[in-house]
Amino acid sequence: MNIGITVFPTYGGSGIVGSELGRELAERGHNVHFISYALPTRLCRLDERMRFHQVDLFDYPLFEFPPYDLALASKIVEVAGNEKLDVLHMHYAIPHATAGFLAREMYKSTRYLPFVTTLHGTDITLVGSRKSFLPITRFSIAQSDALTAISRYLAGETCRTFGNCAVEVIPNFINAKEYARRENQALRSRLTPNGEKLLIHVSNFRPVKRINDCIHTLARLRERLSARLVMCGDGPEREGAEKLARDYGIADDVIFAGQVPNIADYLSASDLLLMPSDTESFGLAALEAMACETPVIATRAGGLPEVVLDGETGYLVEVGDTQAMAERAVEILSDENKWRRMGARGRAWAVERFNTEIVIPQYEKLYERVIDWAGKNR
Ligand code: GMT
Repeated sequence: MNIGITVFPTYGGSGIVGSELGRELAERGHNVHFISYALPTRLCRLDERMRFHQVDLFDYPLFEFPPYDLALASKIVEVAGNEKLDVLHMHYAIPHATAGFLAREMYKSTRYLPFVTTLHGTDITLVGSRKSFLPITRFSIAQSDALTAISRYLAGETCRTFGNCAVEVIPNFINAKEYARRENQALRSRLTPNGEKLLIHVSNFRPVKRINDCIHTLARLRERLSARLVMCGDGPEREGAEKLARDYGIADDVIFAGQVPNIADYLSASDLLLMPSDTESFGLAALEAMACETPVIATRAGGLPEVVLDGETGYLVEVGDTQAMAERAVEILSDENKWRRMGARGRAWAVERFNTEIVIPQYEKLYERVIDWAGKNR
């Protein structure tokens, strides 16, 4: 198939999922065309079957806000013609589903180009449900030839907020070969020079991630055992978390690593992942950690209970309960057998439920279905 994929290229998990999906599809012999304003960060190298088409943005003084969605729709139409696209896959409803709809309508006189929209989270729970975006989000997702959500929780929220219950759940996925525990003694020694236990957090440090809770948890945990914390990623909450660590007097034991390219190495070098989010429609970093045999302590929020099995692959606690987070961390980190058991169960669960071998064919089937339907009915 010739597949067009649009993602937000620089920020967030939806871009990662869309990019990794494209790579997996290309490996399975499809031609994948990424259409966006920048090359998605995870795609520093493009394979033979992957192409990138940059949306041209025209910065005209009249436009205080350049209309990206219109430029995107125009680019999609151009790529659809040149590359004979069979299907479009838009990640994140706003404004991508709208651009998919516009492109399909513009191109209709030539050919019907079906588009699939995958909902990722705040496109439904935060942005799309705001008064200013709700009508256009409701319209655009209803126009999609197929609609998927990455968790049952998000499908439920879509049904509740938009009255659109025709949402298929296709979960996020993991390439179990790339995400596997690989001992990297040099990295581990650098992060824990005195043999401490190591906690890890991975995110884009937005308020919803509650990264201060990682610092509170570490401070409480250190009353019981010697531990450090590595914070991977960057974002608006970083400064506040750095200050909090200084206030606790533990700044030397909190490492702000920034964006790291080899995240599987960091996860493998760590003993426990903390995900204290306010809400999370899936929690990709939790899945990546489990695939690397690293147990997870997360909040009982959004779709996280579908990813982290409470008491098996880690623990779930209430949002903001850093005391419980610290207690669970002590429980896991002071019992080597439990730590190993949870790590192994996490890996097995990640592979049996979320492996690319299981999830990617679900997208391939979906594309075939909408292409087939478009061929017969339009
Ligand atoms: O919805 C967002 O916050 C943005 C989105 C993104 O692009 O980072 O994150 C969501 O999509 C990820 C990939 O599918 C999920 O793993 C995240 O759980 C989800 N974030 C939230 O729901 C807060």
